[in-house]
Amino acid sequence: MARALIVIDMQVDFCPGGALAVAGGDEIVGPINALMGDYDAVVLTQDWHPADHASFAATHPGADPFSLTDMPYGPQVLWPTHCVIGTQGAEFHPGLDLNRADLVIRKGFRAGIDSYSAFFENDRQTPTGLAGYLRDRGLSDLFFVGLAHDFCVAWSAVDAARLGFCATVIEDATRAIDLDGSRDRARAEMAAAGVRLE
Ligand code: VGL
Ligand code: ZN
Repeated sequence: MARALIVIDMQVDFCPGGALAVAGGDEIVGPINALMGDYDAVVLTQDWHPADHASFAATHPGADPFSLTDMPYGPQVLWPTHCVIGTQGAEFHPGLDLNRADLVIRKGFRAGIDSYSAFFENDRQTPTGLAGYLRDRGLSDLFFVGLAHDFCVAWSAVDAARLGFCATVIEDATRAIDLDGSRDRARAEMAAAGVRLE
């Protein structure tokens, strides 16, 4: 089985000093670079939002960052403005080895819908195209690293397992936002979906 390393959202805004910083996010850049050579393919995802994105608290007058709202597709956390298209915060961490990436897949670029998963937008139906790419290349054994463990990494790994890929999360090469216990919930949901945690 050909193996792919899927590096989720290793971007400036998710690292310390960024708009939606994940504690210790920068600590995993070196370990991720070191893993890249061990795989048949490397895919990077890039959170990539228009400035008026519906997932931003600032788009909803009076709403606080990290509060919940109801979207047509279900509940949605309202985030600080982050990873706006074309801004410095949306760039990859400067230490990440971009040269080894076969594919960069951007997500969250439609103003009305968020996209945590690398495979589907948050309606869980609109595909990003990644599954087709991986299947066409015969990459069936997927290893997930990056940010954030409890949102984009977890949703991606769960979707991968549901799509019939073999999915593993290398937890040492992730860091979590951990909003109201979201890290433990994400671990339970991944285990229930058949994702291996290693
Ligand atoms: C992410 C919240 C909002 C992530 C992206 O990469 O986990 N989290 N956008
Ligand atoms: Zn986002």
